[in-house]
Amino acid sequence: MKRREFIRITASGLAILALSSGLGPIFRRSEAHAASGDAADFALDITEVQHEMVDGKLLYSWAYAVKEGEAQVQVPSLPGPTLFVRQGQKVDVTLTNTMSNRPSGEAHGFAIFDETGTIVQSEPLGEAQSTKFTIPGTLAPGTYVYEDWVNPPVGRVLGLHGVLVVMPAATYQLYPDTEPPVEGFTPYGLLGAGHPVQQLFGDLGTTHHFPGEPWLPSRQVIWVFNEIDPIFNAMAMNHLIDPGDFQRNFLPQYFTVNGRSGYFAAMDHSHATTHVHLDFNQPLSYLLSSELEMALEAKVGQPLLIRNVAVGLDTHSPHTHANHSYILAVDGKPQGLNLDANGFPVNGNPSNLGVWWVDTWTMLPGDRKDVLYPMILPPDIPTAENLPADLTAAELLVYDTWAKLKKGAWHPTLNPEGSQELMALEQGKDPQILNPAHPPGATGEFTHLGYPMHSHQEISQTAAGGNYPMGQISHIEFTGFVGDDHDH
Ligand SMILES: [Cu+2]
Repeated sequence: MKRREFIRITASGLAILALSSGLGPIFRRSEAHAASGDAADFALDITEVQHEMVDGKLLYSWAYAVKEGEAQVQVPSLPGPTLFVRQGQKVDVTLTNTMSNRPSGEAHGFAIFDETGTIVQSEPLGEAQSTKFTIPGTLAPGTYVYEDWVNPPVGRVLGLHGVLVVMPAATYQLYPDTEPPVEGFTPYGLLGAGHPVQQLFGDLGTTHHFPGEPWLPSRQVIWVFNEIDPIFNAMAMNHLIDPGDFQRNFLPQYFTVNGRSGYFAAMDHSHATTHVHLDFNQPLSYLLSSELEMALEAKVGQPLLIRNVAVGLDTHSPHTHANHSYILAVDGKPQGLNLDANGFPVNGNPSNLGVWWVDTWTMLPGDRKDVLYPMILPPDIPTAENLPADLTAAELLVYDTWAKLKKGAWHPTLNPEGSQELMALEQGKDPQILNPAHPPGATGEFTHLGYPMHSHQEISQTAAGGNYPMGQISHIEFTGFVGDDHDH
């Protein structure tokens, strides 16, 4: 059999050619793609790729690919390109199944579902077939999943999935935005006074417990949770997979966030700031998988939005260390506060319980949850004012929580002062180094505080002999305080 040439999606998400064929490379990590001109037209291909796992194995997978540039170069992305659409904007999509030599009866497509049913669904496409459809402009602001609806859930789990974000209609500043479009702006626009999500966003940067800045639309990440059973990937290369067999016998060995695991999911190329560098005034922009930042990196006082979706067959419990998070929206619906006369949520529905403050949140298959990571000073970090002024070296060990963290259990940070230093932090002041070699009161440099996000679903951390650095994990880093003049 002739060996087919597939574009490879590397462990870090970049698309490169698997076998050299003289074609131009793809592969960048730049950002800021808008659909051509002002039109919200989009051409999406269904392709075969080799998806590189964290251990270097290459797995046959499927991926949506966006067509870019004059030459309409096919750029696969796994997850598919994250589409940012302006509220009210319809999007015309041309979808083509570019696979060839597929088993008879195999077809693929594109659909967006929500809790009430089907928002859009393409025709099923056999190889080399093409179709057009329109994503309606009636979607409420929020987070949606698009997926292969034919022969579910096989196509979706094997790579044919992506996220559609509807951004509220507003006039946005360009990155780096310094102000929200309007005061109290939320990812859902302005909700009514008294709405719990509205109240939370109104409090950001204006209250004692949320010092710093309001939420800026560029400060958001997408976390797509998925699992991979390589046996089915191998099978999919030449066989039509029975969905019943798939669901009964699926035994995941890899667990991914945005198609990556471990180190590759943790690293962030932004070096200091989590953001999407897109112009939300455009009708449609998109990010490729290689451009999806996962790490939460910001200063204390720069709250971050996390859009979570689960496209696989497993349940996950992302746990953010350092801060708890606020559940903002479940399955696209902002959390309302609707209690009955007894103080219970109407219909027993947790979506009526207002904004929840949680340590971990559960992602069932198909779930969509938006959460806010407030980026407040982690409560286990001492501030200068609550440390005794006359600490001895021995007493200092009592306060060594931060020292332990900084020793590198998770992510060693480079510090010229060594690994055992303890710092006291106080809003508006330079951090102070407090350790035996540096008497309390000496002024130090703020070095980054590193924490993990990992899933509390244990096999996602330990499968295939892996451990945390191989599993479903990402990185959280506090790079300073709002108002310090460090450009970290
Ligand atoms: Cu944890």
